[in-house]
Amino acid sequence: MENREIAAVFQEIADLMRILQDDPKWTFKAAAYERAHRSIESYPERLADLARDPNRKLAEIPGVGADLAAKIKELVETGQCQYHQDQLKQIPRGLLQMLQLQSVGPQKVRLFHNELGIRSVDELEAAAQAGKLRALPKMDEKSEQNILKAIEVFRRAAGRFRLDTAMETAEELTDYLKEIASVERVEPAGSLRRGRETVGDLDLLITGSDHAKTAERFLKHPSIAEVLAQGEDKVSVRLKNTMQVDARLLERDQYGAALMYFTGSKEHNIALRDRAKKRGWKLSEYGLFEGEKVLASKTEEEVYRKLGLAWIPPELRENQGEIELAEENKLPKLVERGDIRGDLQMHTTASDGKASVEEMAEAAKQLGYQYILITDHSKAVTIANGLDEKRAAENIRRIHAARKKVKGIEIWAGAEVDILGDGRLDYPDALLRQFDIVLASVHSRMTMPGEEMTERLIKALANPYLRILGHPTGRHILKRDPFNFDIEKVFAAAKKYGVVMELNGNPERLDLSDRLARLAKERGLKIIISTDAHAPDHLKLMRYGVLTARRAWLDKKDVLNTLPPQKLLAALRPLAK
Ligand code: DGT
Ligand code: CA
Ligand code: CA
Ligand code: ZN
Repeated sequence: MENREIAAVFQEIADLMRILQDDPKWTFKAAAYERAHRSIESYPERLADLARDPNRKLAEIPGVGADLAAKIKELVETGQCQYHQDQLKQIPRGLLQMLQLQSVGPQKVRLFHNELGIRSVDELEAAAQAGKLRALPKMDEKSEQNILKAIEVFRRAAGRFRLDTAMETAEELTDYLKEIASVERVEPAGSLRRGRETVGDLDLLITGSDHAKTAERFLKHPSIAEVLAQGEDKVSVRLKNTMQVDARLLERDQYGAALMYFTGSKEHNIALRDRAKKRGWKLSEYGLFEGEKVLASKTEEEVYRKLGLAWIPPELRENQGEIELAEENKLPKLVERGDIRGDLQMHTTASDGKASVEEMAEAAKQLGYQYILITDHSKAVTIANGLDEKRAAENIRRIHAARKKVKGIEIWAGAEVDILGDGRLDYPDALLRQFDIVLASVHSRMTMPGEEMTERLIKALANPYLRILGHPTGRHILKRDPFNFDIEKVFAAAKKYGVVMELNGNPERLDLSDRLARLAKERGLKIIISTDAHAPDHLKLMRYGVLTARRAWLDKKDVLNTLPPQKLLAALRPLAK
């Protein structure tokens, strides 16, 4: 069991406690489980290993006492926790599904269930459509409409997983498969290899000496819940986290053609197949053929070359113009993880982060970075413990002090200043001018009408202290749609004022999206990829930001945090006096 799986069980226990309310101390206990969830999620060591180490104690993890330590042990040893299982038996399954709706928490689920007998998302939808929810305490017509919107988002998300969930699952399975003696190569293909922000199912490609043996061992993996299909060259399973995995067992000399085919996208494949057809050839997952004769199949490069094309990076394979450019050998040289020299959005214990400035700086140094920008929240974001003016000034002093302790990296003092409802920034100019770089973003009144939101963002961009617009659309992948606003107008204003767009690399956001980051580039804007890290470990999420930037066709020049520190500062909007 991985940390995130253990953390997920604890979150579910907390949610179930709040729905059931059958423990006299449920508020207190649920908060404790939630605390443990957060601390386990970002814990640097694998709990399953720690639990087996006689010289270590699980209780050394912050927020984990004796009772939770025992539950972790039970989870690691048996794969489940009896207390959690007993909770689950007391409620219809659909109640947990309702929790996935934006703005529906355990209290609401309890209310809907107790007052109206609602047991599922479908029943909730019917009740909202019939106007039955608005009569309940703390509900009105607007919140009823919001629930219908949330159900729409939920239905679109059904069956898809966030990129990081898919990536972690794929890496776990790949590591396991590589240990099997009969396996030579394992590689994830499909939308995951293309770096899409969500993944439907995992497509794993496998070559080796004895497919029957490989399949037999693969099916013993502890995460598998159910076998969906099994043939000579394919095994499909459903994992306990409900993700489907299609494992394909391939012939070595067809590997390139299969990798191309199963990487997709379907649109890219169809365009390539037409291209082959025009030459009187046939392209399939087995190779490129002229009649019975194999023209190419062993490697992707070979197949592309034979089709008169340069090799196309998987992130570009969406039939969005990449084939035409590959023909002229004019594909962009996409930005790479190794090009990134610093991270410009991260939080510390001053607001809602888990580590100190020094700890974040040390972790960034480990990644080879030359600079970081500390961006704690401003006072309007009370749920994230945002800093008022006095605490912000103290934080600047704290950041300056850290520079003396951690050498070999620039530590810049910044803030993620809240953009207020009317477009003003949450700090006065006298404070704004004390930061090295000001990043600003929207965290409140996110459902205002499009025209008002457009004005609000443009007013913020006009503020001479603002240099980076953080997570510009505010979306949460599979959970919350982007704000409603006119992106062209906002991009035009950003261009006019010299404000850079953030590509927030947190896989929950990826904001700007691939499509919008590409549009930003076309409109002449520069991008900064950051992680919005709340713990040292989160700095590694940069990989997802870079994948998204690559899907947006960005090269090194488009991404300002590929520059060395002084050049980066010079490339940003000039500092206001
Ligand atoms: P997903 O799983 O929904 O996130 O998206 P993909 O792209 O991984 O799609 P999936 O798993 O259905 O299929 C994997 C790849 O197989 C896909 O990217 C391209 C190829 N493929 C699937 N169906 C077709 C098809 O009908 N025609 C062609 N040419 N290729 C296909
Ligand atoms: Ca797939
Ligand atoms: Ca598939
Ligand atoms: Zn933020």
